[in-house]
Amino acid sequence: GSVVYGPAAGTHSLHARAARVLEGNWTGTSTVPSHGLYPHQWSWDSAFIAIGLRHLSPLRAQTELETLLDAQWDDGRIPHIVFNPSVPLDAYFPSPDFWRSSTAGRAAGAPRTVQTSGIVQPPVHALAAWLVHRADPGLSRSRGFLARVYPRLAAWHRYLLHRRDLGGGSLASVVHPWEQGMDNSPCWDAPLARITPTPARSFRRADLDHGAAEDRPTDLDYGRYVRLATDYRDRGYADGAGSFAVEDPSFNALLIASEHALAQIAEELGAAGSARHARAERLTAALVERLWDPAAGLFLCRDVTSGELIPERGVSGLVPLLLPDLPREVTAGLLRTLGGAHFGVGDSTRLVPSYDLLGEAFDPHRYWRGPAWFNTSWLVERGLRTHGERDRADALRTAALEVAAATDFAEYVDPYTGEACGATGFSWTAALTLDLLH
Ligand code: 9YW
Repeated sequence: GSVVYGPAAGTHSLHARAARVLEGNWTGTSTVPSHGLYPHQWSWDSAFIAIGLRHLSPLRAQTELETLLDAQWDDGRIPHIVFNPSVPLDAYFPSPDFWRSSTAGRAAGAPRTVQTSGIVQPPVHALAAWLVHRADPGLSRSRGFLARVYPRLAAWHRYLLHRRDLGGGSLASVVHPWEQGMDNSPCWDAPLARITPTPARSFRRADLDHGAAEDRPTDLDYGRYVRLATDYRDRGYADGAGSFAVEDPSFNALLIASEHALAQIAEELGAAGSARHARAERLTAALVERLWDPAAGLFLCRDVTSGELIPERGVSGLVPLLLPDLPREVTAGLLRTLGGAHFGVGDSTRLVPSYDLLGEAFDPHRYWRGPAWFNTSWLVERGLRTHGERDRADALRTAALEVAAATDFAEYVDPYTGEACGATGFSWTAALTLDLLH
């Protein structure tokens, strides 16, 4: 095909195309992940989107994060969806009348004016806020951006580190697969198997109006997602008593990276950051202690209910490569695993697959059971750079730009061929393309 990236004129056109996607998905105060499939604001999407938007408009990038933080609950949680009231209820399931945040979430301090979900998503926000600030420190200071977001981000981390330490080992647990962001990853199969599904006929899956059924989670998966979310809602979104709790390596690695970013934000605001850096280092040690599997050469999920590690290799187990202060043997193990037969990066695959190529559940097209996603590939690219693996990072970057260009910014792709799956014109794909171009 034609050259669509690199130093020549092609760079300009890919940049312009990515900017156009983000322009089209902008609502005036935030960005939808994709108009048809996901017509509201999603939490970790907005963090990745802000990281890209900062290259187009630092003001819009700040606004993206501020809009999300305006929907924060009093207990500190940042909801995974902030609903747009002008979108019809049946455009996305589960809708506001399912979550009932302003009534069921009252005890946890859900906002009264805006409707949200009651679960969370990975804490990429402090990292995003810091990167957005650095794109235009003058504008950020004149708007008091960091001073306004810092206490909210601190409350968010407090919520995760205190209310969500369900395993008692200092790490945060997720209480629903949607919280970790990789909905139907095979890592969830064992803990989900204990959940009695809600009958599929009792809800209507709006996602199937937009995505091919064979690329999406199954009805049985959805039945279990709905049961878990219903039970959590009916407990008033109180943490601690649920039947699903998992310590996930990617969720916790992003929390640690964000804690380092929060330390830098504190320092920029004239406060001390050392206690936060020290906490991030303690959390890194806890992550290694509780989730590193030396034989597998990557991090695994821990099922807090059974106390066991889950023997499935997901991309989530590679994301901690992002962290600067890992033990040397852990970094070396991750680098080997990334290029080895289970993930094939730099060898058989174009981008980082979401799941083990050799795993029994591997499916190159079904959502988080094999396809490659741009946010996780971006995180791994950053990890490679952090550890001085410049050539491997450059190769992954080039592949990501080529695949984004060839698929019109697909939501996810076949990891071998780069063929598009899911939606196109997907916001975080466009945003992270912009970031990789800079
Ligand atoms: C869904 C919006 C979200 C992402 C998640 C992804 C998907 C929602 O879309 O979940 O309906 O399946 O799994 O990570 O934030 O892009």
